[in-house]
Amino acid sequence: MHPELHYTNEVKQALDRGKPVVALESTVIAHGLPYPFNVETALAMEQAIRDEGAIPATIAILNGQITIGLSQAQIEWLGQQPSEKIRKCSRRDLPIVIGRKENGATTVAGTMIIAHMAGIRVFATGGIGGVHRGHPFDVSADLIELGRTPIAVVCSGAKYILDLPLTLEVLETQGVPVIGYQTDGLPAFFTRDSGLPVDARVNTPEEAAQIIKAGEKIGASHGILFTVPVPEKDALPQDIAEKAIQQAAKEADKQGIHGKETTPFLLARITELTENRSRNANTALLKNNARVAAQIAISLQRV
Ligand code: PSU
Ligand code: MN
Repeated sequence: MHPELHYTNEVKQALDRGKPVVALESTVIAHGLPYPFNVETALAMEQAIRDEGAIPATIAILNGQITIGLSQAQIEWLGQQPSEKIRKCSRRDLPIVIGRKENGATTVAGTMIIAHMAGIRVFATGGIGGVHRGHPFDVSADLIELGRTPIAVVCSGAKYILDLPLTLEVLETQGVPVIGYQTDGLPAFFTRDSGLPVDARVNTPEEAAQIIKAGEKIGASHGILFTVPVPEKDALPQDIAEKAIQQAAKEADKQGIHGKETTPFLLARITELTENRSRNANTALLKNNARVAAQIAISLQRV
């Protein structure tokens, strides 16, 4: 039986009427970006989805309640909390925060689980977790979740802080198609192309929707990953991105940062090292992915 899900009226109505809904994660708000950029970006992503004609549903756990669709005040509140007060919720964390009636921000994995429970088919985010460089056993639960929860995830690939070839290997093992949206190469988050190939390319939301629909028709139990390059004007030059990433990863190792702390640490440090250029790329790609996800969700109602 499904646990109790709490919706805003807007999201509930949209789902009941079969309107296109796009799920959004909340770890990027609580742990991924600093205040006020986190709140600004979260609201801009919601706006981008509305502008296309779809309904955004930002997902979090509030006082132990699974909450699908946050109010502006709730997004503002989440964005202002010290990140250590909000549990970063991947699959393993959900029973803990729900059982203890705590507050949690959902990762890609956590958001996929809840979005799927709610019947949402498309989810937009920035980057997925992956296999960490030099730590081949630190495999993000995002990859495993993609292998077992059927939802379309629109992202800009995974960061260069990760081992991208190994990340693709795990996705293959998990049975997850990696689709390039208007690209033949896997995007690497801050930069447009990692040099690694995707499994297939689509050029339009309709083509993306056809693949999602086909997955649903054959009863696929796994997710589909759509990767959208960061907009050209906001992309970070490859050499600058690579240098900052190497440096940040070295510092993380030196300081013994590991587990769920790794991604937030690296993100913050890379922002410092690139004098905020990485943050600009990050917020630009998040908004763009929200827009593309909305277009795909709308096409999905028509195929
Ligand atoms: N990538 C980003 N920003 C983020 C994350 C990833 O650019 O905030 C978050 C996502 O919520 C993702 C999570 O699901 O980090 C992955 O963390 P881990 O490596 O601990 O699984
Ligand atoms: Mn990890």
